[in-house]
Amino acid sequence: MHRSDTIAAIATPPGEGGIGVIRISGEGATEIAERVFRRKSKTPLQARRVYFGEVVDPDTGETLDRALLIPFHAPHSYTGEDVAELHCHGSPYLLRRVLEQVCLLGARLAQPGEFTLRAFLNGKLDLAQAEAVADLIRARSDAQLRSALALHTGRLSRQVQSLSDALLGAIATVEAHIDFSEEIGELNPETLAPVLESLIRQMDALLRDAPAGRILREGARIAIVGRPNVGKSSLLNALLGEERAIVTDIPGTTRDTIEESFQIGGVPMVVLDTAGLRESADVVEQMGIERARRAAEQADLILFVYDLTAPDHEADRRLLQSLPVETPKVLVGNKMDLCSPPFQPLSREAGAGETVSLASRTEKEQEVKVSALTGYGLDSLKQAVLQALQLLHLGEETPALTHQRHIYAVQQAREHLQQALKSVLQQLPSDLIAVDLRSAWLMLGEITGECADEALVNRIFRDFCIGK
Ligand SMILES: Nc1nc2c(ncn2[C@@H]2O[C@H](COP(=O)(O)OP(=O)(O)OP(=O)(O)O)[C@@H](O)[C@H]2O)c(=O)[nH]1
Ligand SMILES: [Mg+2]
Repeated sequence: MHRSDTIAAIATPPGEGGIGVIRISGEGATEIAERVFRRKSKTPLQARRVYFGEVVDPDTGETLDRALLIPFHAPHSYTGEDVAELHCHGSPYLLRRVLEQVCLLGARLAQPGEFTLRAFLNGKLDLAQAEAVADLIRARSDAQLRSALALHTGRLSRQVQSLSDALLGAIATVEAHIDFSEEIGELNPETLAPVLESLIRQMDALLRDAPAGRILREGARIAIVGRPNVGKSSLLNALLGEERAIVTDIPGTTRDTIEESFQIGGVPMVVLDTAGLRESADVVEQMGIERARRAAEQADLILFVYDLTAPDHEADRRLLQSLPVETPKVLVGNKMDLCSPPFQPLSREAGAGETVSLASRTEKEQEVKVSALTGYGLDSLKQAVLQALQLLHLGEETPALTHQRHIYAVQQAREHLQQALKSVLQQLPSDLIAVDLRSAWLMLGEITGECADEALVNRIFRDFCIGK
């Protein structure tokens, strides 16, 4: 990477728009911008002022657009370098022409994410904050916006930094005992162990809300699963508020998996309606059933639909047991409108010789009764979904850990700390303890990028869009 070269890109999205911005960054940014920009005054450009003028073809002097120029001087810019932004009208053709001129004058086309990469390399933001920029751009709900902003303002970075600092303190203590054991004696477990325990507790607090945090950021995949004709497609339609999937009274109506997006409580969700699960000789239906199984396996949450009016739920119970055990589930008793009590919930108290209620198998399993036809119980269903995804009892603040990468790093750091703590308590040699503490510290450093290698950094910025 040649960091001294000047990069340029269209920073606004492709297509026509009110304005289109060309961003130039690097040593030559302002000079290049001035050569394609004509303004009345000849006074030198001042940083962070807006200038009105014309964008011109420097060879012919032809006016291409009337535009604004905003110069920024290093280090007070997004990238930390000299930056010039040309705000033109949002014509894709015009923007390409101006960009072409800018490149002829010595800039090169920026790679995806290269502006933010430079900001990272110049210390304007850390790695987690850079990832937040991508989150911010992709946010599709208030919840996503809030957690992206929290990450961007450095909330997680500060927490990680304070853990790292405390860890460094512990490392220093241990290493002093390695180097000067004769002068200061053996390491005292009673002073070090509480420090490590406290660090582990802080990491546990971070990790507790991490599953919810990941779902807030990535959205949740919800598979609607059940036997044929129980009303899965009707439920999808009811949740979406539109007649998306075909509903008939013929069992085996849905063949292919249908995928739609919506939100519950500001959390983006993708719901999948699937083929009813049963033994089938029909080849197409079999393929549908195969897909339904896969959808259930990949889901963050399963809505298990059954028919409250069915006389016997033995087949439902067997089916439920065949679904992935670890995945949170909401048991949805449907067709409530047809029920005059007493209806038969799937989790009814087990009588003599009966299988024990499945609903009590894990506390993540909720049960609600609805009518996909009348809309009865849909609000309770939505609450149950949020509850099952552990999104209901979050505090005021959004979870700090939202990226799988960050979650993994904290988990790894925690494991190393746990190992170090064990060694301390067993009074094992100090250098052994130091190795684990260092590994924990390195893992934390990967989050902010303090200890990230080039491959990791490149992988993160590869997912950015051009101009960002
Ligand atoms: N009364 C009543 N009927 C319902 C309700 N939900 C679905 N139905 C009816 O039940 C039948 C089956 O509904 P679908 O939504 O197609 O069921 P499905 O589970 O998608 O069925 P497959 O795609 O065949 O697996 C249709 O006749 C629906 O009108 C409900 O809440 N109340
Ligand atoms: Mg269906």
